[in-house]
Amino acid sequence: MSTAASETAALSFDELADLLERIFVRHGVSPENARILAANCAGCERDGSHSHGIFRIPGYVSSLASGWVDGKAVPVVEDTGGAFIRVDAQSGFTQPAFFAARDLLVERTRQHGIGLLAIRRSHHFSALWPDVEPFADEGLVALSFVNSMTCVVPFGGKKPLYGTNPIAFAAPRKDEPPFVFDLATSAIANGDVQIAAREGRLLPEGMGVDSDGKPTRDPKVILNGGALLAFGGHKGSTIALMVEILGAALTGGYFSGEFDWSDFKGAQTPKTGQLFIVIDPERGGNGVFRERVSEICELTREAGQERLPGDRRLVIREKSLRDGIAISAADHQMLLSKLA
Ligand code: NDP
Ligand code: PYC
Repeated sequence: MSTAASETAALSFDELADLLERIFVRHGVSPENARILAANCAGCERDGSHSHGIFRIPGYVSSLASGWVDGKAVPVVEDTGGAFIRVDAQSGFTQPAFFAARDLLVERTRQHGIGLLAIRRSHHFSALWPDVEPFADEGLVALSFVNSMTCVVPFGGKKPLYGTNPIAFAAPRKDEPPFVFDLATSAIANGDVQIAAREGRLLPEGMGVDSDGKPTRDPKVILNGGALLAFGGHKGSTIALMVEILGAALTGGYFSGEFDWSDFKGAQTPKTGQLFIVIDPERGGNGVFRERVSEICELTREAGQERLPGDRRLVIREKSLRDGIAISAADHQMLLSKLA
């Protein structure tokens, strides 16, 4: 670790992951689950996914302390024998449930051309891109859907119902990192609303409403009785609904508005479900899938879109790997305080 004059710490990935692993274990997560969660969280911080990196540690810790999520859960994999695999996360975090079935999912995808993994009774509190990107590194196409906690009003509605319900997608490209996007179906992720509230910033127009359904740019009003809107009007709202269907109805998980955490003071991790669809593009038979993905990305740039999804993250990743992951003195202190 090196410390600059600004007192921002620069931690290597391993240093940060090790610190996070110790925090998770300190708060009741089993060593094997802690290793998975720590690598995930450190990866988010390394790539500049700040709303789902170390910013989430207090929420992980308070959720664990409340008894709402089981850090020691041992996921149960249900092999249907075909392309469809199920996992009961046993009210633990999603990522250990995912890793319990990941190798089988890849095996079945290679066997059948497509693999589905349905995870239920799971708590996903992170970004989704870490879940899908490695599939594309192995030459596969991956899609994932997860529903979260009620804070999004359906189009034209008054009452929040959907979660911020992200979708992530990854596809391999020729001689370059995979094309990856990862986006909330709300106009803005709840985590970014919390960060704006903490920093005293107003949000752009069109992201949220107050408790009377009136438009507001104030993140505190949105978080305290208000709600978010879906991105893109009725279209985004419909996609958010689809994520409820795929993330919950299909997996056997809870809808975003269905679970009751009111008896668990401090609980922040949504207990829902997650679906993965993984495809082997070799089955497309044209033999040039990677080239075609690169081609359409290049055509998109030539058409004038300078930044593609994933570009920002990869630049930050490169810098973090070169210079260390920048952690402010306040955040570093916050992390160390969680070891006490
Ligand atoms: P953003 O809107 O910041 O980014 C969404 C996607 O669009 C990213 O792939 C991003 O690439 C890309 N992107 C952003 N701006 C541009 C631009 N100007 N031009 C081209 N591409 C762009 O993310 P969200 O606020 O929608 O989501 C933030 C995170 O919150 C996600 O990681 C998501 O998984 C997470 N989340 C998790 C939930 C959960 O239940 N676990 C619930 C909701 C959200 P890049 O990454 O390179 O910036
Ligand atoms: O940022 O919307 C969000 C979110 C919900 C659950 C985890 N992150």
